[in-house]
Amino acid sequence: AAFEYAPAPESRSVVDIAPSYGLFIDGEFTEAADGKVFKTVSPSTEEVLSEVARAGAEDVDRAVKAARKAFEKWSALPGSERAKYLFRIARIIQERSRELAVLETLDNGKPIKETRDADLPLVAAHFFYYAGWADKLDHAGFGANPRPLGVAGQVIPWNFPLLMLAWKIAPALATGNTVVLKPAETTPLSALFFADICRQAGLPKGVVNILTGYGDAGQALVEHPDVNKVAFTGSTAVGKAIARSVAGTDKKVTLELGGKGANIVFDDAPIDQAVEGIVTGIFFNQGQVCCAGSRLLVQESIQDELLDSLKRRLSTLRLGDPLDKNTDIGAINSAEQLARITALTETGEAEGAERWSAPCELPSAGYWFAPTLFTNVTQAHTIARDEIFGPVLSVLSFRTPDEAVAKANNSQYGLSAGIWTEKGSRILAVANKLRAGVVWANTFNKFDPTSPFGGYKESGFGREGGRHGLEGYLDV
Ligand code: TXE
Repeated sequence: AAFEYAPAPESRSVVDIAPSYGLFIDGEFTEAADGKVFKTVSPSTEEVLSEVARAGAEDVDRAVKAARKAFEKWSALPGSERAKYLFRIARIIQERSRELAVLETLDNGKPIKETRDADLPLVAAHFFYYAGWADKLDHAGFGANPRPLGVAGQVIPWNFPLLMLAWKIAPALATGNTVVLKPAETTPLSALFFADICRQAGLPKGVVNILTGYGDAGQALVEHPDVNKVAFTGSTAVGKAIARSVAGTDKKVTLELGGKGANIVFDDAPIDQAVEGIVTGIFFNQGQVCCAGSRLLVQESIQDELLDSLKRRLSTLRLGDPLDKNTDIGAINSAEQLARITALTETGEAEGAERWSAPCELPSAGYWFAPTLFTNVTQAHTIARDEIFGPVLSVLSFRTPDEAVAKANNSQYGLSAGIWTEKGSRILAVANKLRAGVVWANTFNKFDPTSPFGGYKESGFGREGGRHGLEGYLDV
C-alpha cells in the first residue's frame, strides 16, 4: 500500500459526534436560514447519530455567493499554492482516517473493513493525486493556460459519501474552481467532518461550502444561475431531470448515474479467483455500487460448478455489526433503499426467477438484506435490466463469446464490466466490444485515482478521475 494507516478502529468512541451540526458556508458552521433540521440515523441500529441543518434555497444562495467571492482569489493563486492546500488536506485525511472510517461506517452502514481499507485510502489518494496536477495544468494536454469554470455545484449520493466528495472536490480545487457540495440526506456526517478538515488545513473561506439537505436543496443548487458547473452522482432519473434543468444555460455538466454491470466468466477462468471477483463485484458495499457486477454471465459448461462454489462462498460471508472488523456484509443504507431492493427481488420471484439467499441471521434493528442470487434469469426479466443497488446477483448464461458480448451490451446502462479468462487475447477482443466505461479483467471493483471513471449510455457522461477528470472543470 502506498500509504500508512492507523490501526484498525473497533469502536464508535474513536470519533466524537456532536448532537447537532450546521451548514458550512464561507468557512463557518451556521444554522439554516429557516432553522430547519433533520436527523441522521445509523442504518445498522436505527439510532439517531445527530441532528443536521437542512439547507433551503436561501442557504444555497448564501453558499454560492460565498463561493463566487472566494473564486476571485482562489483562481488567481498559483497552482503550486493551491497544491499546498490539497496536499495538506490529504495528509489530514490520513491522520484522521481512523475517526473518518468509524464515522462513515456509523452513518452509512458499510463494514469498517471497507471504510478503513478501501474508502479512506482512496479518499486520501485522490487529494494527493489532484494536488499533483494543480501546478501542471499547462501540461495536461488541454493547451496552455486552461481556465477554471467558476463555482461548481456538486450533488453526491450516500453509497461512498466521502469518496464521492473526494472525486468531486479534489479536481475542482486543483483546477481553481470553488465548490458548493450537497451530500446525500442519509449520510451528511463525513462531509461535515471534511468541512472541519478544510478549516484545519487553513483553506481560504468560501472555497469549499457544504450544504446538508434533501433533493430540494440539490435542485436549488444545480439551478442556481451563478453556478457554472454541475457535477452529479446519483440516480438516472434525477440525472435526467438535472440535464433537462440545465439545458439552455451555459453550465457544464457531468453526470455519473446507474449501472447494470456484466461480470463475464469464461470456461477457462480460474474458478476460485472468479468466485472471489464475483463476490467483490456484487457484495462489496452491499451491492450499493453504481459499477457493481450485478449480472453474472457464466459460460454454460461451467455454470453448475461455478454456482456451487459461489453458494459455498456466500454461506461463509459474515453479516452484522459493521464496526466489527470481521464483518463482510453491513447494513443497507436506508429503509427506502431496503424497500427498493425488496420490491425488485419480489418482482424477480413473481417473474419466475429462482431465488437463493445465503443462510444468515438478520439483526432485529436496522436495515438488512441477506446476500442473494437469482438463477433462471432471462434478459427480459426486470432483475436483469433494472439497477437493484443491493446485494442481489442475477445469473445468466451464454455459450459463445459473441453471445456474452451481446448479452452484456443489452442494457440501457454502460458503466462497468468484468471478464474472467486465462486468455489475454480474449480479454482484449471482448473488452473492445463492450460498451462500458470501465472493463476489469480477472479482477473487479478496482479503483485508482489515475484512472478515468464514467459511463456510456444512460450511465451518464463526463469522466472523473485521472487526467480526464480535470477536463470537466476547465475551459480549454
Ligand atoms: O438517489 P437520488 P436515491 C440509484 C440506485 C438507487 C436509486 C435511488 O439505483 O436505488 O438511484 O437512490 C440528490 N435535484 N443510485 O433516491 O435521489 C439527493 O439528495 C438535485 C445510483 O438515493 O438520485 C442525493 O444527494 N439533487 C447512484 C443525490 O441527489 C437531487 C448512487 C442522490 O439521490 C434531486 C445513488 C434533484 N431533483 C443512487 N433529487 C450511483 N450512480 O452511484 C435528489 N437529489
